[in-house]
Amino acid sequence: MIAKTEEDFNGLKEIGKVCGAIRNELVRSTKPGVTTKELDEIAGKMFDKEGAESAPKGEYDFPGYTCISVNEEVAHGIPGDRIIQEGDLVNIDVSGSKNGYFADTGVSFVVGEGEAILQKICDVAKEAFDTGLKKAKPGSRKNALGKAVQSVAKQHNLTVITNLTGHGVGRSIHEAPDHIFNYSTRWDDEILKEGMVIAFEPFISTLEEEVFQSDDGWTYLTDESFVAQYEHTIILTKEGPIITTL
Ligand code: M3C
Ligand code: CO
Ligand code: CO
Repeated sequence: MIAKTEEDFNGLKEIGKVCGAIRNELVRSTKPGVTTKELDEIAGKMFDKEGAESAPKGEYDFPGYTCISVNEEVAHGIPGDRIIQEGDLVNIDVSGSKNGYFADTGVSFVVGEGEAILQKICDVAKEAFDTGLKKAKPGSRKNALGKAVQSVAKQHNLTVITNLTGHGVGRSIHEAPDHIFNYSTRWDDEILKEGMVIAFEPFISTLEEEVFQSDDGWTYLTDESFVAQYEHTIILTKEGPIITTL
C-alpha cells in the first residue's frame, strides 16, 4: 500500500508494534526443551490480547499463528511437537493484522551455543538488511535493495536465496510490489514511492540458492545449507524509512 493519511501511519505502527513484541517474546522464550507449538501458543494469546489476528492463519489458513522454522527448515515452518535443542538455528516469523492494517517481521538466531557458521549467517542477514535499508527511499530503484543484499552476502562468501523475496504489505500480508528480490536484477527498474510500505527480508545461505517445498505443502527446505532471514516492515518516506516492527 501507499500510506498517505495519519490513520494509515498510526494503523501500520500499531500492528507493527504488536508483531515486534510477539517476535521478541517468542525469541526470549526459545530455550532447549520447549516445543515450537508451545512458542506458537504464546503468540496466539498475545494476538488475542491485542485484538489482532495472525496473518498466516487469517489470510492463508496456515496451521499456526506464526511460522517457526528450525535448522533445515528455512521458512513457513509449521509449529508442532519439534523440541528445540541447544545449538539449533531457529527462525521466528510473525505477521498479523489489526483494523485492516498488516505487518510482517522475522528473525533467525542460534539457541545458546551453536556452530560459528550459524551465528555468522544470522549476523550477515542483519548486515544485509541494514545495508539495503540505506537504499530504501522514495525515488530509489527497487533493485538497489537486492543489489545491496547480494553484495553483502558475497563479501562474506555466502549466497542469497533467490526464490524467497520481500514484498509489499499494508492492507494485506502480501501485495504490490510483489517481489523485493534479494539479488541484483537489471530488468527490475521499478521506482520506490513516497509512503510505500514494504516487507524487506534478506535470506542469507551457506551454499544453496533455492529452497523447495516440503510434502506438508508449507515448509520451505534446503538440502545441505543453513539459511538465516531478517525481516521488518518499513514505510518509505523522504525523511527516511520508518520501521514499524522494531
Ligand atoms: N511472513 C512470511 C509469510 C507468512 S504467510 C504463510 C513471509 O512473507 O515473510 C515469507 N514469505 C516467504 C518466506 S517467509
Ligand atoms: Co515474514
Ligand atoms: Co514477508
